[in-house]
Amino acid sequence: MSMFCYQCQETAKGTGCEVRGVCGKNEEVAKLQDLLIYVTKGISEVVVKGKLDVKSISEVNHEVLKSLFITITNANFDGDAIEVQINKMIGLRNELKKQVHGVTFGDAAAFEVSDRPSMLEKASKVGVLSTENEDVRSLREMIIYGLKGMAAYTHHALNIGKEDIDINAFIYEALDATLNDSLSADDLVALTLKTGEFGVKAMALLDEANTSKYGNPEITSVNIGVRNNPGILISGHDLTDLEQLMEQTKDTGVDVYTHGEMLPAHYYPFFKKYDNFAGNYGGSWWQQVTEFEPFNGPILFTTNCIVPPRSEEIRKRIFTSGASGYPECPHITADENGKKDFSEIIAMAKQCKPPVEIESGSIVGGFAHNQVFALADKVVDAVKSGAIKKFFVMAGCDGRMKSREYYTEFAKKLPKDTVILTAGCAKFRYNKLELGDIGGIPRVLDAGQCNDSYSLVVIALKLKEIFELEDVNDLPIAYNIAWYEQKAVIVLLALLYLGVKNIHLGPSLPGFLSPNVAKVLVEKFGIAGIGQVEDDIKLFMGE
Ligand code: SF4
Ligand code: SF3
Repeated sequence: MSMFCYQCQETAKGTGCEVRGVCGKNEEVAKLQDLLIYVTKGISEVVVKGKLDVKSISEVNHEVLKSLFITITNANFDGDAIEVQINKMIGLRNELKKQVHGVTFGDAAAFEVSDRPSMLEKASKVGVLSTENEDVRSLREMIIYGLKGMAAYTHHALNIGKEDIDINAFIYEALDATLNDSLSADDLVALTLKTGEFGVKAMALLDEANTSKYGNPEITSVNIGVRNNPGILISGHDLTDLEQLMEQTKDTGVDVYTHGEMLPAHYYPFFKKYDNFAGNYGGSWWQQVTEFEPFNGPILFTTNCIVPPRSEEIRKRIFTSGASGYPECPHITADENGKKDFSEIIAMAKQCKPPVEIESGSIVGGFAHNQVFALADKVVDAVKSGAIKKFFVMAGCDGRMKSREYYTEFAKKLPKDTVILTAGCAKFRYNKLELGDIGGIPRVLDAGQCNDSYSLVVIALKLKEIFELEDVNDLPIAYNIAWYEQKAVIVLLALLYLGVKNIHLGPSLPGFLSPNVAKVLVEKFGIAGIGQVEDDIKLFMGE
């Protein structure tokens, strides 16, 4: 075995990628990511054992977020960039240690490496499998994957200038705990739920950051056709990158289109003022393998999810920013004021042909909490009259596996008196279907990006209050969540922390759940996988 990674839904055989990632991550990059996580744990140990004041180490706080984010599935395939980050983290760790006296640290806080070969050698001893007990390993990794998702959301909020130091402090606490061999499985289960608690805080922070800067999402019809100008395609979750790109492209004759998780940017009032914000091009992240070619113009990845480009022609049109990276693709970094210069991308776009139309029409979204509250009377009346029988939360991720056709079929076959609440790229499995509406309420309500699952939680809690229920599980809401990468892990942990029971998770249960840990999730929280569409619908509808 040359590498081991089982953090995403596509992991080889459902158990672990051991030679090369199904995602395209090679052995070297996988190992460098393992080492980056290890040094981040070491920093956490220094902060926790050294009782350092988290408020006073903001550079370290920010680099820890970035390091975790870099290791999310499909975010960064650039070994050189990860090596640079490892060295930076070792440097920060050693500086921090100078502030601490009389404390003995373990290996993660002490190891040194001098070059790539020594990094790879060290990495092979500190990866996932270095925890021998499979239940402890499972719980540790579930916590770490939740932290990766949390770090991504916290990093986006930070880019908008919003921080919650308690989240950073928790990340240190939890990472340090993953090094602690004296913690029992019960301790780690408790820490898993606490991770969910901080996941809620991180999503709330990002919601506050996004809405205070860009306004509250509102019902919006988004064009999915094309115009005649050259275009730039922007993908990922970072709205500050989009803002800067819009500022720099306005009046240049270059249009900007969203791809994948950037679609919900159209729902924010702020971005509507840009005439060249043309629409959304294509479907979810994995469809880039066929959609980037006809797009013709440059593509900017602001976060995950990158699929290694199949042709040199496409690779030459790819740019990355933030935590994302791909070998030989230009990476646009921010200056000390957070400003990014996208002129190279704009210049390239001007030389490119306009995008080829691959579909036409529009899709409707923008049903985040504020917009849904504005419709609350209508929604409540529809529930009371029986016009809406049940809501289905179908948030989460999409992916390329054939088994995900389940979600399209599920949406199609749901009874007509049900409404789908969605967020994240999972929506691309059914957001272009003609599912109609119930008394003017569309049957698919898209709140936004995966982090906007927070909105769905806020909506659920509001309904609980309106219907004067004791328990959120007494609402007519079922949860059929699709997962792929680690942001979905933090969304799941957040739901568990909030007491949501009987969540169905698919298209397959995580490979990182050991049989015993899976058993706990089933017994304590009623977590289940998915089955056949018709059977599942009957089950959910209580028939
Ligand atoms: Fe495999 Fe997923 Fe890890 Fe990639 S991220 S190596 S596909 S488990
Ligand atoms: Fe999608 Fe990658 Fe998870 Fe943000 S963009 S939800 S998979």
